[in-house]
Parts: sequence; C-alpha cells; structure tokens
Amino acid sequence: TTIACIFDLDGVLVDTAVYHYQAWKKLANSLGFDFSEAQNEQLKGVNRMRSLDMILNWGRVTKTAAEKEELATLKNSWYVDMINKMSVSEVLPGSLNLLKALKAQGIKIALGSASKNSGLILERTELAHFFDAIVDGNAVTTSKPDPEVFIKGAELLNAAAADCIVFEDAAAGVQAAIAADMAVIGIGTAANLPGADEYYKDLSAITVEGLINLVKSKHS
Ligand code: G16
Ligand code: MG
Repeated sequence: TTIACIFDLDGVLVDTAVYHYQAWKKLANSLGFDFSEAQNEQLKGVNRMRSLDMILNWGRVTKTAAEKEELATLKNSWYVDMINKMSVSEVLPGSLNLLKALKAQGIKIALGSASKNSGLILERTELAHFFDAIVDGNAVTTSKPDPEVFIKGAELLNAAAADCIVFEDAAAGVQAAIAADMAVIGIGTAANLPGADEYYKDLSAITVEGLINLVKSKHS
C-alpha cells in the first residue's frame, strides 16, 4: 500500500494555536468583550477573516468591510510578533520523529493549513525541508471545513484521496478531511473532533506501520 500524509500545521506540528488565541483575545478585549475557550475551539482551522466574523458576532459588534480588514491586520501583526520569536523548541512532541520516519520510507508529505503565515512558521521551526508540497491559506479560496486545501495537497503529491491520511486538531479540519474522502487522525479527543478515524494527544505514538494499516482497513 502506498500512503501519503497531509499535515495541518497549527496545533498538530507546532504549538501556535495558543498564539492565535492570545492575539484574538486581545482584539476582542480591545473591542470591549471576551470569549471562552470553548468558543476558541471553534476558531481552530478556520481562516482569518472567517474567524474575525465569528468573534465579532459573539461580541454582537458590527463593523464595515474596511474596518474588518484593519482589525484582521492588527490581530495578524500581534500574531506575527509572537511567531517571529518561535524556535525549534516549539515543534510539538513526536512531530520530528514521525516526519523523519515518513521521509526515510519515501512517503510523500504535504502541508494542509489555513494559515497565510505557514512559510514563516516552517522557517522558524526548521520544518520546511520535510514537505513535498505546501498548501496554505495563500493557495486556497475556501476555508476548512471545505475540502479544497486537502484535495489540492493530494493533487500536488499525485496521490489518490483513498491513500491519504490527514492529521488535524480542528473540528473544521476533520470535517474537511471527511469531505475529501480521506482517512483522518484527530489530534485531540472524540468530543472535540467528531468523525476522525483515530485519536491521539500528539504525534508521538504514531508509527508508519499503523498508518499503512489504517489506510488498508478503511478500504477493505
Ligand atoms: C490556522 C489556525 C486558525 C487560523 C488560521 C489562519 O490553521 O488553526 O486558528 O485562524 O490558521 O491563520 P493566519 O491568520 O496565520 O492566516 P491550521 O489549518 O494550520 O490549523
Ligand atoms: Mg490546526
């Protein structure tokens, strides 16, 4: 069996989810309201403008399109300040070992992220060289849960959807992988990520053999 792996970035390979949360929280607070951690879960994997719309809606705040552009730019400037200080130490447990093991076995690897900052993050954390294809927020027009990001990743790897495994920490991302007809490993819990094929707290317990078996069992 040939498999191909498509990794989400924030919350799967690197610990940037916390920086998104801090920057959005600061923005909401500056507008006079706050949102909960449960609400923050819903923002994971969702692109920047859609996230802003959801947050403004929670605060019952209305803004013009031009004001929204400004707010999104402000949030991003705070976020970029934080990720500019990132280092290899913020690569999540198990990520490096799994990427190395996949590479050693000649398995193709793509990035499937909603982020427009993926280039900077991959550079700061020295992960860029692992990827055969990068599909991020600059390359797609629709946000997860739309499957576009993963379908494009599979195309660039020349892989059939049935051979792909997506790694996701976001409910929207798991839904996108299901819509793309791909196997999906949830980094998190079944409660937060309904519909994934398997769940892990991070990538450290995942083996190449386990991944091959997952793809086999899904299509037998
Ligand atoms: C990530 C985060 C989302 C974020 C989105 C856009 O997606 O999970 O919370 O809103 O990227 O990021 P940016 O503002 O940097 O373009 P993923 O798909 O990598 O988890
Ligand atoms: Mg994510």
